Amino acid sequence: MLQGIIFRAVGGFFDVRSNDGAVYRCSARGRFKRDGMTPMVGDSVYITVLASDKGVLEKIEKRRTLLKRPPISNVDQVVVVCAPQEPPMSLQLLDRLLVLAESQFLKVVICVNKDDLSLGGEDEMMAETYGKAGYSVIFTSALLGHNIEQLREMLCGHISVLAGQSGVGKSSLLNCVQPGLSLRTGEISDKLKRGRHTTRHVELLILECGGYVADTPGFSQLELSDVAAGELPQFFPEFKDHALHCRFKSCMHRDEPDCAVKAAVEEKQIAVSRYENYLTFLDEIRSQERSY
Ligand SMILES: Nc1nc2c(ncn2[C@@H]2O[C@H](COP(=O)(O)OP(=O)(O)OP(=O)(O)O)[C@@H](O)[C@H]2O)c(=O)[nH]1
Ligand SMILES: [Mg+2]
Ligand SMILES: [Zn+2]
Repeated sequence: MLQGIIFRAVGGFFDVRSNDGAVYRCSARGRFKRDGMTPMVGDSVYITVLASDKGVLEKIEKRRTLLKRPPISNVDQVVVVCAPQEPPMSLQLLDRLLVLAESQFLKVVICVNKDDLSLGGEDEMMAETYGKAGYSVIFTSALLGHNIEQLREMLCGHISVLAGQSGVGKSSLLNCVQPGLSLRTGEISDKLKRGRHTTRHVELLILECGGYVADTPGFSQLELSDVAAGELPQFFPEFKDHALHCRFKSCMHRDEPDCAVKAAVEEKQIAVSRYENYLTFLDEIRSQERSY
């Protein structure tokens, strides 16, 4: 049997890339269905080869991680893409994405694209706010080709997902990282997205430098529906050390007295925008929890 990764699902078949780079279109055995296990993109699998480009899935290895949107297993890194302009920067949307990534225990890299549109000052603000939170922040321009090598290095050897608001340049960045990908960008993809029959194609793109990456369609809204209020503080990594000094162990850093997180916000050790977004998310999750 040959080992490989499912990088694409097409009409009931699974395209598997073996460790030596060959690609096999595979069918799944009925027993997967019986066992309630549906093969998915990202799965590490064993196949029996039937022909030079055909095979049968025999076994799925235990999944290390499992994303719901997009439905991909074994992702280990999320590159959260944003831009200073076009669309206007939304730190709240960015923080939502970071919470979702943290809740899946994924490594996170923040990529601020469209650096060419920066009016000055945003770079420092982003580097400071998110550097304090412990994230790596890179600044790129797909238009000018800035820092593409840095992004490529971060993608090599990982299974990554690019996530971020529509129009920030996710597909453009991947086209720069690997020109042969020819992903749709700009107006065309916008039009497709607004159409009623948009196909939600899930695929891991194969990187020549080793590794896989998924380009996801952008969004303009995002719900934190799977995050419990009690868990929220731990998804803000910069709260952790301070939280040890709160009076109450179960402090939610909102109305409690002697809260070291609130003190750290006042002393500017934690960015105000991060704390405010935390409070917004907390209220939102609590009101959702109440409505059940
Ligand atoms: N000025 C500037 N424009 C860029 C840059 N990167 C991408 N764009 C433009 O921004 C628009 C959107 O780029 P896409 O790559 O389609 O954005 P996306 O994030 O993939 O968008 P969705 O697929 O809708 O989620 C296109 O018109 C790009 O040409 C950049 O670095 N600078
Ligand atoms: Mg795109
Ligand atoms: Zn506290």
